[in-house]
Amino acid sequence: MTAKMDKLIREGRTFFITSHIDPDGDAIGSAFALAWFLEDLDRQATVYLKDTVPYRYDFLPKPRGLVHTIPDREAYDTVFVLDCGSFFRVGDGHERIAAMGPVVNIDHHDTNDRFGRVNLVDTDASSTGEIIYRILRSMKADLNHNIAVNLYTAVFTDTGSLRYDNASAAAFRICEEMVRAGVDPGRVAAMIYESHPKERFLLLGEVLRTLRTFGDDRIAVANVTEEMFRATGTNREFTDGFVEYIKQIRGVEVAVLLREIGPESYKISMRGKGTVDVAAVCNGFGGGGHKNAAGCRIEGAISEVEKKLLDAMGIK
Ligand SMILES: [Mn+2]
Repeated sequence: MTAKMDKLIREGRTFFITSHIDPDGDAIGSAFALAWFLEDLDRQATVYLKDTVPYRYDFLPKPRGLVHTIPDREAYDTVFVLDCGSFFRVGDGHERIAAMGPVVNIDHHDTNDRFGRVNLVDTDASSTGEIIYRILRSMKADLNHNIAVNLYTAVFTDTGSLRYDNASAAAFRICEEMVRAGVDPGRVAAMIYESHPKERFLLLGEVLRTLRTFGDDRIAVANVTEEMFRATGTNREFTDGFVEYIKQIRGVEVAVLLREIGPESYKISMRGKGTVDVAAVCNGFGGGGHKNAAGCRIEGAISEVEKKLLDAMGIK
């Protein structure tokens, strides 16, 4: 499979790289690392992310071609879509992007629907960053600092700082290699986990006040509303990591964060500890993800949304 990538990259000149809305460390690190590699090869690489880079990832070296609006240019030799289980995860305008060139789908989500002309999907990979690493390695890329720090961040964040089930030996090896290449793990961790504006904690306080549990305390649910964002001067970017806090409660098997995204409309983030396949639950609502980390959207009043989720997990 990497031989096919090799050919696409060597023969192409113009590349479009994109990833999902609400980009996380894997989406950003993978896209930036691939773009830096292409730029190093004197290829033209445009990176389109619908949303801006969250503050915690602002320290990552940004490739020259980063944009947040879909460019007017209509054709590229290859369109890379990274870390997306389905094409619509790219956000509004994904149909236009699909028409810009042959789509290469590079991903590791269990629920990936193979939307690409070429599908480089490995559900055993810790992260999309790991797959990008393999491509770059097979092409004998110079893993310079710009590439290394982006790849490190992709793998490190998607494995929950090398703590989750997907923190494989391969993930550790890649992180080790990036540290050898000059990445400072203390600095990266400080930037990602210890550089929050205090408003994030005001918001966290509000969210934790909504905490409730179901099914003999095995399911923990909290919600975040537009009103909380207004009151604390924050936005959805600040909720990153909240659902993981709730997961830390002893005995909790599934943690759920319900984020209001409109009138009677919620974005659901679910995290599991191995006993419930949360990707399967989210898939039932048109979403997807991994066995222990998944998301979806559900319409309805908050109590209805909560009931639908509990029903889907067989909780009374
Ligand atoms: Mn990922």
